[in-house]
Amino acid sequence: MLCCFVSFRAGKAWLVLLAIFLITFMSYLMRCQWFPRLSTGGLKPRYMRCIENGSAVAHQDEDDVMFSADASESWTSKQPRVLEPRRRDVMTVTPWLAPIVWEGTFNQEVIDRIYRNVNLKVGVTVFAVGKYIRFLHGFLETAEKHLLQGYQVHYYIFTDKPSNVPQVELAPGRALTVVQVTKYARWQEISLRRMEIIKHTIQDWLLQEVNFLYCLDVDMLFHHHWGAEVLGSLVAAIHPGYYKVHRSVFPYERRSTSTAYVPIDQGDFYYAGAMFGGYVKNVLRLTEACHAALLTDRLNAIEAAWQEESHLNRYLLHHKPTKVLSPEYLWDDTKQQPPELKVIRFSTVIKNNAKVRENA
Ligand code: UD2
Repeated sequence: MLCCFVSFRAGKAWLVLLAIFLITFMSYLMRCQWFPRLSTGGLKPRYMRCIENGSAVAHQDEDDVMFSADASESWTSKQPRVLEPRRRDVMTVTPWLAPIVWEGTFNQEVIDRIYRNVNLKVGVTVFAVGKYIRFLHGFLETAEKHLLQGYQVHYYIFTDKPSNVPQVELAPGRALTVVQVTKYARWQEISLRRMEIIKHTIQDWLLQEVNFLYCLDVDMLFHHHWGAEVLGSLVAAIHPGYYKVHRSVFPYERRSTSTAYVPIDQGDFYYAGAMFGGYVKNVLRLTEACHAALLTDRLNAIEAAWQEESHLNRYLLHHKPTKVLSPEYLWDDTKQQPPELKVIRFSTVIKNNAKVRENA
């Protein structure tokens, strides 16, 4: 009888051990993303290829990412002098006290000592649909030289031509995933759909994969350091074409029938649609709101003046960015470099719209 009881107990113990092993193994597979990725919302972004260079990162809460400089180090930085502002020629803080990032306003070493202590993973979304695939090589090659050097960066490339994605050597800690998307007939539609696709991608994978997410245009090149000083809760860039003009001439959507409407006497800065980012949760909120607004406009048969850029601007009017990037971080190569721009970090490629746009 006792023998039977012991063997029953031993059998039960084995079952428990087996269950623990299976649960651990399954959760390991999930963390390594060995299961097929599923999408919601009927977009079906298809996982195509993932080049990993370095290990995955555990997801961190937003608060963990805050200023956690290592106090045990003997390193000291130059003392910031309260009565000696680093820049006097430009605005360096918004009326709601968010920093505006310019060369000379930050110490890169201090910033890296804060952020390198935390095991951060930054996602970067890039759309290269139709003829825009030609810009991807230059984008990636220059990003590998200047974009968040020394940090874990995961590029998410959305394209209709996965096999044309160029092979670019990635530094350790960097990864690239290609996602197949539909090509729409109008370039405006391709641009408009980005909010919806980014929203679904965040919901499906990115909340688990990255801490920060930056959404960038592809017809751009990096020329200079674009580093961890861009990291923030909700980040937008001032459009290079409108930082010297009165807000009444900002190209906001001015028809009150659109959800992107901004009255003539409102507005802070005109933000570029080519860059927005921040904590992945905040980018999700932004893309959810802009996607909902875009759907409402579609139902009312109205398309905002600058598509998703108009909706982004309307959103940021009511959800102020916590960090604003100066035009150094998003410049336009058709313009002369003005004296206040000490450096051009990321800039548009001069392109022939008639050649690259589907319906120009
Ligand atoms: C402005 C904005 C852009 C967007 C657009 C309005 C800046 C500097 N640029 O740029 O962000 O708001 O106005 O919709 O603020 N794309 C493709 N294939 C296409 C067309 C577009 O992949 O056929 C993607 C690609 O990533 C491109 C982006 O959409 O970089 C924006 O399109 P664009 O660069 O043609 O728009 P552009 O230059 O007028």
